[in-house]
Formats: sequence, C-alpha cells, structure tokens
Amino acid sequence: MNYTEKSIAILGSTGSVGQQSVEIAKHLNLKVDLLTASSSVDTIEKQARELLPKTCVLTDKRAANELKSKLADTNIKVYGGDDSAISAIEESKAKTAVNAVSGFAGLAPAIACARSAKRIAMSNKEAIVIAYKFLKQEIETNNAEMIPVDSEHSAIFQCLQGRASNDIKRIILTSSGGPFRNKTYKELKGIVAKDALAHPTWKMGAKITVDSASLMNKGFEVIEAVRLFNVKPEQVKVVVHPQSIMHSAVEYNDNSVIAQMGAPDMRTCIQYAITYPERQTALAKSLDFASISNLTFENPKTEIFTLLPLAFYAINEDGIIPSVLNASDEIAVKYFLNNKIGFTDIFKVVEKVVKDFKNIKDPTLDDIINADKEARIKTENLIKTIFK
Ligand code: MN3
Repeated sequence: MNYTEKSIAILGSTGSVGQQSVEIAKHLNLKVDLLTASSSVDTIEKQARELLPKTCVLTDKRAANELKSKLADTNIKVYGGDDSAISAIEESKAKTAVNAVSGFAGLAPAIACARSAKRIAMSNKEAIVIAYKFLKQEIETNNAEMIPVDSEHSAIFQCLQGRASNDIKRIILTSSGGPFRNKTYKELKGIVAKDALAHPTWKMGAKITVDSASLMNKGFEVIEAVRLFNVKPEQVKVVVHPQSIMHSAVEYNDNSVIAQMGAPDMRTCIQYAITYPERQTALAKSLDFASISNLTFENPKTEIFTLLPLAFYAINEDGIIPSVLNASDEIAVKYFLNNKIGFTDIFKVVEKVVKDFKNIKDPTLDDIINADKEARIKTENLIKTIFK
C-alpha cells in the first residue's frame, strides 16, 4: 500500500518533533487519525482544528477535560489518561505512527504501535536505549515495523539500504560537538542553564539540548545505533562534525564509506520515515555546496565529556545499566535546568550513580522499570548529599 492512502497518528504532537510532524502531515497531505500529547491544551486544540483527527488524547486528565470542552463544537473525540492513549493507539486505523513522545513515557506507546502492527516512525530514543529487546519482540511478533527518525540513525538507515549488517565495518556517528566543544573543563564548570540552551544547529526541547551540549545525547545515540543496526559498541565511531551537514555514515568491509548529507532539518527525517522507501519533495532546503566553505571532522574530547565514554560503559554492561544511565541523567539535567547544580556536576553525579549500580544481566521489563525508579532516587539523594 502506498503511504498516501494511509492515515497517520502523531504521538507527542505538541513537542518539537511533534509539531514538525504536523507540518509534514500537511505537506504530504496525509489524513491524521490521532493526536496525543501530555498537557499542552492550546497547541493541541489548534492542531486538532486544523487536522480534524478522529481522536485526541491528553495524558493529563485535567488538561483533557479542558480540551474536551474547547472542542465540544467538533466531532473529535477527546480522552484523558495514559491508558486512554494506549487504547486510542491500538484502536487507531492509522498504518503509521510518529512516536515523538519524550522520555521513558515513549515506551508504552511504542509497544502499543507494535501490537497494532503499525509502522513506527521512531523519534523516542529512550525506549530503544532502555528496552529495545522487548520492543523488538513486539515488533517481530506483530509484523510491525520501526524506521528511525533521529537524524543520525535516519542517515545510517539510508546508508544501509539493502545491505546486511555483517557487511558493516564501522558506523560513523556524527556529532555537532555541542556549543562547548572548544571549552576546557574549567570553563565548562561555569556553564549555567541558559548558556546550555543556546544550541547552534538543531531546534529541540530543553532536556535534549542540554544532553547535546554534554554529549550525553551522543552517548544515547551510540546505544541506539548498537541496538538498531546490530553492531558491537566498538564498531561505532563518534566523530565531531560541527557543520552538521553529514548526518552520519557507514564504512563497509571494503573501507568504502557511504555518507548521508543534507541541510540539518528534522522534517526530512520525519518525512522519510513516513514515505520510505519512497522519497517526496521536501520542506527542508536544498544543499548549496558552494556556500559550504568547509566540512571539518575531529575526535570528541572524551577526557572532558566523560558521559560519552560512560555510554560505552553502559552498553558494554547492558542489562539494566542503560536504563540507570538514562534515569540518572534525566534527574541530573532537571536539577541543572533549575540552576541547582552546575554543568560538570551532571557528569560527576551520573557517573557515580551508574558505576555504583549493581547490574542485572538478563533483566525482565519489571527489572528495567525498577532500575529506572531506583536510579532516580539514588541520583536525587546523591545531589542532596553533595549540594546541601
Ligand atoms: Mn540525533
């Protein structure tokens, strides 16, 4: 079936990727069947009036009630709560769902998409980092499909077209290096939330912007790449490429490197995950090669940005450790954004929690969920002890 005959669902429609997905749905003239978000009533109301989906779900029940009365003059069904979001996904006739839910909360919707045999245009990286084994099982059992939306993984996916993973020598995962790539450790210590939120290239939410600046995001992407493309951690090479023109590459066994390039614009990645294997005209600009004076590449400074090697530690350990890493970072970043701890304190706190945590090698989903909870508590306690 052609993607144009399909309707789509947009999960997490009010966030950055969600809003760009709405633009893509309009651009491709797709019928939108379902919108979900957490609590942004005004944004989702505007989207709903424009796209006229069958159903809207806000996981915050109070916000859902507000939306319900606002949309009372339409035929759109409005529900509230996490469970309603899951049943709406499973009941949706959409063949494709963009999963742009952020954080650990993206796992349950991803599983619901798999159970209803959808193509998941996957923007949520936490579900992949934490619980890929379980998600993959559901995808395979139900004949669902997952196409990455994260720009690097979309690039790698494109470079791999038709190639088996045993042909891969290395994956070259590019990183903009973040806004602080040229700073010394001493300079990093003085960084506060507002400095970190001035990311140079991609338009994103606050948490992922801090993660990009600390290279934690790149660390999560290493784990994501290992899982999605079935390679060993040592086959993933992170390269700092500040211009963000080459979005990642694959080096094959014969040392040939195939890279994917384009203007840095998430809408291209979202659109490709929907239209794959077809390609459609884009909203992103065409690359003007003459205006790109140079493309530079360098190694990441792992002795300063220690969260990147910590991610390699986590994926080599595997088990519950990636979940601990994710949870601990989320808490540390929250404290940093509230100006309670400094930028480099994120590195110290997260490293301590992760390295001290006792692993469970072949965890159940419950083990993973418990590790997530425990890591959050341990991180808070550690922060409270150090920064009284
Ligand atoms: Mn990315």
